[in-house]
Amino acid sequence: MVGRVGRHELELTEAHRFANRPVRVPEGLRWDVLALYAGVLDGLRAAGQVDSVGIDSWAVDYGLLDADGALLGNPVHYRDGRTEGVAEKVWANVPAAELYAATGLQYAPFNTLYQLVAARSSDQPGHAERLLLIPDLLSYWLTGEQGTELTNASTTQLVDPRTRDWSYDVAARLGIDLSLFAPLRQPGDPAGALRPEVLDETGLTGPVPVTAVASHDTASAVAAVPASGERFAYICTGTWSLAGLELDAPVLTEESRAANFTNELGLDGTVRYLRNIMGLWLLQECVRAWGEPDLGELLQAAAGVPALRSVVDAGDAAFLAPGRMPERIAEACRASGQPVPESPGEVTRCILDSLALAHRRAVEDAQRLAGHDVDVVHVVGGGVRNALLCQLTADACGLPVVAGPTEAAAFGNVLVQARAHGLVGDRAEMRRLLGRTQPLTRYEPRGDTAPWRAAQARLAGA
Ligand code: LFR
Repeated sequence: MVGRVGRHELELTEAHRFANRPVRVPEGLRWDVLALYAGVLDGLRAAGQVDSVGIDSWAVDYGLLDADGALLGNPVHYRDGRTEGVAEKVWANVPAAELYAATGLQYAPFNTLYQLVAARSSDQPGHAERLLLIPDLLSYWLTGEQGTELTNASTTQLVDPRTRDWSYDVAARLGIDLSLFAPLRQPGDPAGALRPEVLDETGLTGPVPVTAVASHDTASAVAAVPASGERFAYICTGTWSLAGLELDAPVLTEESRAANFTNELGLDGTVRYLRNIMGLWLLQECVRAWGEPDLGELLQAAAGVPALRSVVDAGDAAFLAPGRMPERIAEACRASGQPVPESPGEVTRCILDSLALAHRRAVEDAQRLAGHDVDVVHVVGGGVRNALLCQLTADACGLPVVAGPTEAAAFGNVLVQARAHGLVGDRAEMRRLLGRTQPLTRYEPRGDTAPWRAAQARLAGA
């Protein structure tokens, strides 16, 4: 994505798009990270001359390097099954409650911490000297310089959200060597410049600086929520729905842990207090199983299905792994004594109702647990294009939804670079610029929330 930023101007153009296709090999599910890097180089070539480059990606995953800086093996996909049963081993050393108090991270089997413990007894090479999170790895290949960007580091479960530094105690107790990680850097810090070989390959003229952005895609997306004031919740929708609040300080209470809220770090020392919800992954996997039917037709069919006939718990980690998604959803409905959705339209409606319900729960729980009330819910990311999901989310939350921009992560990425180069002011100004320049759609809640409360009670009782 190429961004153009001025005092009254903010524009993104897509230069190049490439698929990110995980590969299942006998050892498990892996990322094809060389193909991703090749895609980045193609993107730079297509972009033409730029003043700055920044990288963000999904969180928690990493590549390992040997003493010469060479990549050891293919990065393991966070949906790989290797972390099954690992959490219990970790909690035997550091009880779950202590781990939460120290790191503020919700339990997710794929947090880097569990992956590192799982890796000890797997095929991952033992002679690694360095660990780089995915955006830091791509940045290293572009520049030759290594660092660990903080917002993404906060998803490893090895960072203390109060000190915004490593959690030395947790690492020591679990035998994790923190010297594997390159030094921390903040969004906005310089991260080197494109290597001469990269300039050659892409046809760009140097120097082209690389800037550390909020390299966790969700942190970049939250930075680009076009909110005014502080009384807002956000839902970053895409493969995941990340729903929550922007706070000044973490919430580390036992209730917060029980509700599985995470305290990831955001731009400018903020805390992203949110819950991971399975998101449009549920639909993407069904669409794949159905042989890629037309999405517009599917959503139209779903709009015609009666509301809230059956719902599943869209926060359930049982939906994490790929495969057989329509069947797994049907099984969950059957097991909870609800009508089993059959046609693709019915399954799609069940997914969208379930997502809207999970959005409602997250927005409601976050407000209560953080003592921070909101008047509006901002939806950003891929789900912005899904008008039915936005409307259902407004209905379920009983709050207006403001939807847009779709490419929030790319906007957040570009704006942090622009700010590092002196083109925009603080976070509030970044958000004002987005609000003034980007098309946003407002959805008012329809009816009252009683049916949603009833559906929630049904799920809780199941
Ligand atoms: C979204 C995201 C989520 C993270 C998940 C796994 O793309 O980054 O925030 O929990 O992917 O990394």
